[in-house]
Amino acid sequence: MTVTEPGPLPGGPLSDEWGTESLRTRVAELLERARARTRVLTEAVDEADLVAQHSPLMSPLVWDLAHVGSQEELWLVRDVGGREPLRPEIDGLYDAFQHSRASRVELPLLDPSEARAYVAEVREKALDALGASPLRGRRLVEQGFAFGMIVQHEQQHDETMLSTHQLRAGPPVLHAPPPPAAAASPAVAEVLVPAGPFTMGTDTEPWALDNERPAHVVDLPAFRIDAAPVTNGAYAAFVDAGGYDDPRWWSERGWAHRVEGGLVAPQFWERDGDTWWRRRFGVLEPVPAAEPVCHVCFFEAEAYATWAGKRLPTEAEWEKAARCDPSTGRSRRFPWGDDEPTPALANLGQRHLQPAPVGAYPAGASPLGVHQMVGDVWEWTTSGWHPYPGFSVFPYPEYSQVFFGGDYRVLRGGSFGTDAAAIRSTFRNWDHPIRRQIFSGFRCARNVEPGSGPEGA
Ligand code: AVJ
Ligand code: FE
Repeated sequence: MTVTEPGPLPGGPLSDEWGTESLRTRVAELLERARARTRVLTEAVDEADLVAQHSPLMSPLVWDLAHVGSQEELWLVRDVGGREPLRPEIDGLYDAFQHSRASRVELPLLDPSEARAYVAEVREKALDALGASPLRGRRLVEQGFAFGMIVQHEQQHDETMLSTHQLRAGPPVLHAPPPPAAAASPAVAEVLVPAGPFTMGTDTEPWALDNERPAHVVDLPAFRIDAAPVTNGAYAAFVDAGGYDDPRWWSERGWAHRVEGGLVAPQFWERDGDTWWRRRFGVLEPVPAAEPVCHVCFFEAEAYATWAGKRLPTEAEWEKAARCDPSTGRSRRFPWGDDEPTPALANLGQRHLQPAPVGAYPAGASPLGVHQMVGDVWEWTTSGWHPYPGFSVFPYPEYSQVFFGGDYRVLRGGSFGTDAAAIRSTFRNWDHPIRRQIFSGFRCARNVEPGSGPEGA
């Protein structure tokens, strides 16, 4: 099957430029692109594998499949479409708040063929709702929002299912071409982001989720940020220097977790003599030195940064480095500008099943020369999960609000497993600081010492 490449999405307040019919066509393409990916992930394994629990951190794949359909039914078929429930008796099974991931395998779930029939029936009715909706007049459907929210929801679960694949044992079942080689590495290791205000968040991105709103001005002192994510090679130097054995580099909580969890290296790494190997979707291979490190938790990222004499960026610093155009002071939708991602700009969409080496996407760099902020690996920041000033829930509290103030750290930028329609420079992700089955890496930042030279003035 063909998974179409990202094309233009409605960006900014473009409702006048996008006729209703072209918006419908675009929504239908994106719904199909998400579904094609869902099919790849759920047809690559047999039925026993689909219903199995591969890790206590993950749902059985068949739960994600029917949950995707259940959310689509709730929002697009029942709410937007005004239709009666297809199978009201299964709602509770697919409510993420009623059952932990570890317990879902015990539920009387739809079996794989029932789940496939269910999501297909929901999709048919969702497309009816798309045809019938004016896509305006009501905030939920304005500029196709509810459809965009459901596209992104399925794509988020596609990334979750990709993590499940990474955790399952056995020979490889997913295949993809390697990412592009490094074309032009960043000119410098670190970039200076000058002091001053920038606009964080958005009021205009039509499919931005509630936590990305509203746009607000944040004034930051000057700071330096790495021009690229920390690589496996750099991280291996920390491991090989005994970084995991020295509590000086770790926060108190981080050290406790490192000891209790028995962490010795990133997840999926193993050492053989002098060589680090990793298991990636069933393939055992030497760890590629030039790729961004992946599968580290927040505490490992923090320890590396301390060892390197740096720190992790805050969420605001990350966003400013990613989108601020210093020549105009304007905030961009993406590091490279306002245009949608293409395969030349960022490693997204499970097109490759690994991060690309540093320097693979010079065209995707920000105006300040910061590379690979979108795609490759999610990047840990030091920020906790909090609402922006003026936040309001839309359309439901269980997406963002119920998690505010919890034990989470914000991650930014998306990974190779994230679809282009589910990432932008304002997009905010969050997870527990101990999690590393996600496609998580990081880059470092540091303060500019006062009087350290003209650029720091
Ligand atoms: C935004 C990735 C934290 O997977 O828990 C999926 C996304 N919310 N279904 C998650 C989500 C509801 C969410 N994250
Ligand atoms: Fe969900």
